[in-house]
Amino acid sequence: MQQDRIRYQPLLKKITDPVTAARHIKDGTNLFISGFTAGYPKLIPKELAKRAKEGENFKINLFAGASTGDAVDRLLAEADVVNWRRPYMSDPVMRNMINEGEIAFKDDHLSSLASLVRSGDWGDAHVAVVEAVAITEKGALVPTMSVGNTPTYVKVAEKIIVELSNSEPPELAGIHDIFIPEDPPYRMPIPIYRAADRIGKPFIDMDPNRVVAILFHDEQDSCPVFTAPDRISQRIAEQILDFVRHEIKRGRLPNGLPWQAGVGHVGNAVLGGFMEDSFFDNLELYSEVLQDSVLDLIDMGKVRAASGSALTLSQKARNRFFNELYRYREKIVLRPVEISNSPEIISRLGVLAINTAMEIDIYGQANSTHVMGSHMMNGIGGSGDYMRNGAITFMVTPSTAKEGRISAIVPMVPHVDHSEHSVDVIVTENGLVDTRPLTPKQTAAQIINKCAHPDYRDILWDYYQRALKQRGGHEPQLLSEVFSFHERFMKTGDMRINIPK
Ligand code: 0RQ
Repeated sequence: MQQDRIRYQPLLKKITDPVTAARHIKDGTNLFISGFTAGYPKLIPKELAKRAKEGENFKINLFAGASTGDAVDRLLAEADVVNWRRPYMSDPVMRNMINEGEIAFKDDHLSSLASLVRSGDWGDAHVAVVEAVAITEKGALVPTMSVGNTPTYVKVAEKIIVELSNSEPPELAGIHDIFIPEDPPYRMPIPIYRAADRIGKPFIDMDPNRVVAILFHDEQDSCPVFTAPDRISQRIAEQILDFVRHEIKRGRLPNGLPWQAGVGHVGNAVLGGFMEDSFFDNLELYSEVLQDSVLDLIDMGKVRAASGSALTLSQKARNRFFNELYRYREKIVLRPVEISNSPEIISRLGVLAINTAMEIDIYGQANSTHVMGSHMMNGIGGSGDYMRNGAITFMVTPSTAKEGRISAIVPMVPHVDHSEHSVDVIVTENGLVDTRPLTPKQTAAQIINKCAHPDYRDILWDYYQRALKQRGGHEPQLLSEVFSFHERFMKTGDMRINIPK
């Protein structure tokens, strides 16, 4: 029943079809959409792609919370209607267009974008298209499986299009905690003291007068398929858990600090590791994207609270989640990304942060975004928010990429996302180095000996010894050679092969 989903009666007359609704979006529109791996609009992107296919010539500037997958980023990139995209994306087609210069891309820390948008950084916020499960009696929005930047986009947009999802129940209401901080200089401390704290409202305030269209759909988010963690991720996860257990037992770390585990293989392996480990109990997660493993941990009674900005579930976990929503809703809270990733809160709660890099250098700087220093992969996402502010920050990577032809440990990263000052502990499947008590030279020696792949240890060690002797200083580097590993890969396809003279 439409009235069950639209409880603010005057808005019933705004129900329309995608063709009519999408007419509000024209050439040059700044379009702000809900979506943060989940919870993105389903109908309007399709309609825009259709219009482009039928020959209409237009480009939009597209803002989301983070990545939106095939249904938005892929579709709109293929339709060639995106002029600008901000922030994080992970779609291969869009990635290629960004690297070819066909789509402009600005890589923001995810925590910063909402306040930049409120400050008018981008100019006018023309249209917001947001997915919701319901509109309340007073015209407020109850979002779906993510919050992202939706509260700010709804606040600033001149026109709002709501896509009401029939595939998620209105009983999702209560899982969200919506709080928009004041902008500087009026911002007060954000009063979250434990991961579970709720400080806002269970809905997004919305001015119903700016709603120009409401659509209904039966589609659901594309569900990720999770595979069992591979040996490398498991090895990395085991070392992190051993390290933290050891720090707690020696009284150097309080028990009970909340965890953030990035999306992907290692994050999942760490959460999987908790299931088999009786030492870690009563867990708190203060993270960004929550996945299947969080439901498993809740079922095992191991989680006190899980806070994030999105819930991205496989099909199986989704069914389980909706069947017992009342139970999961007590443990899970979904927040705006400026709160889930707030530097102030991450630092105050003392989050143990785990993020993945593509490569790490011998002094501990990490590159998470630019392949061979030039080509955008996905974006910095929330990794910078957590790495700069966590109580202990773990930067992890398999020791090689591309079947061993690339070493993930290099003399100097060709692009720095996380400097040595933000990266505490470096972990590969071969070993772990806690850089906190080490000088840069000690760090270099340990990273080469413990973390690098055995195939690369000798050439890294040879480089480092020559840098030490020929150049010296606090962090010795041979400037004519710092990127020799990358040069070798680009010229021969393998970092182990010498460039023919
Ligand atoms: O490319 O798919 O073409 O083979 O990079 O690498 O090993 O599949 O790992 O999917 O975990 O991605 C850093 C990109 C790792 C991701 C990154 C190639 C490799 C492969 C992917 P192919 P893997 P992952 C916020 C969390 C930044 C944002 C962030 C990321 C592809 O984790 O985007 O942290 N991080 N968000 O072959 C060239 C190298 C390479 C390389 C890997 N050194 N050189 N290519 N690849 N290393 C916090 C949350 O709470 C969510």
